[in-house]
Amino acid sequence: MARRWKQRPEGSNWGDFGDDDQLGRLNLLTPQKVLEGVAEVRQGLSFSLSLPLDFPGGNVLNPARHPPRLTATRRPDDKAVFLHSFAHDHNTTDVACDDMVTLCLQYSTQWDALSHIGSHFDADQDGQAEIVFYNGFRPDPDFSHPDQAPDGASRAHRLGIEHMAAKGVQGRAVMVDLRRHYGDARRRVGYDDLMQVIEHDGIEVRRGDMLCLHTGFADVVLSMQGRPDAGRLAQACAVLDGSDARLRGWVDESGIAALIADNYAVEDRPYDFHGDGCHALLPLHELCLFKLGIHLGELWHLTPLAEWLRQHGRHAFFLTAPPLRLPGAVGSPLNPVATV
Ligand code: UVW
Repeated sequence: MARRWKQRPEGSNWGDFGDDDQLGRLNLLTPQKVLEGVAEVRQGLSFSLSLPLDFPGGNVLNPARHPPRLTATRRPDDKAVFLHSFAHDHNTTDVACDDMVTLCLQYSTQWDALSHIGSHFDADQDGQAEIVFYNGFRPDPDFSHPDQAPDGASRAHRLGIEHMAAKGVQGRAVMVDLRRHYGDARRRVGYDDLMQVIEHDGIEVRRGDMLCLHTGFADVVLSMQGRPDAGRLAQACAVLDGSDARLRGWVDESGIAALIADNYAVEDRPYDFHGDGCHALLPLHELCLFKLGIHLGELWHLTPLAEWLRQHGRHAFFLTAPPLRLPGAVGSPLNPVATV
């Protein structure tokens, strides 16, 4: 397949990993990086970095995303397969439960796929912006819109989360503990704030690392026991300041393979735009998902690991974080595992 674009967005890396690349910076998770991650395992302790997937609870963080709903599968005669005895055959002792779920894939602990956020950009240089995604993939033919499909199905035929799943997602990760320095009040963290923490704590961020930002937000969400207080959460914990060009420059230059936080969207949203004209509502989403192919992890539960690392004077760990291998999905819940 020839290149899909004539001009690429300023500051993007489209084409650098190949014209058909759908992995972005995950290409940096080489065997060497996996070994670097494994070298951080010293105690053999594992931490789940997932919230229970029915948290935050309700839908105050995003009115379009609802808690998961579990129910049982049904047999052709409509009987629920739940505490189900195979009564038609009295010689069997088995009792079966079999279930299904309606699940907003980005309700709780999640990865954003590269198909999650695109942009209006003139990639074919005809003077008119069109919708494009990372590496120049387009709605037609690369996406199916639910309103145009007879069965209402939506699908990203390119840049779906399954590519990330097939990659496996293992390597060295580093924790930057913003909560330790900035507490639980809302703070927009720009380049200076981030560098201060990284330098003060002596954190070495290497090319190909997965960067985790502990803000305490998911911990506050958990403390609300499934009844999140929207007002309090809007004022809670650190968020990255996507309007800070130096911060965006660092995200690129650092060479990180993935950017993860325990807050709602990694960055503040909406941010205060002070320039003129058309702009991205979510500048870090634009930079990471659209321009650089950096997957974003959101609402991870980082507090127990961050506290353990702090107590042991460590920052780096081995991270295993594959999403569901669900073809065509634009995001996925997951149960990331840190090993220290
Ligand atoms: C949006 O809210 C658009 O996405 P995210 O879950 O990545 O913050």
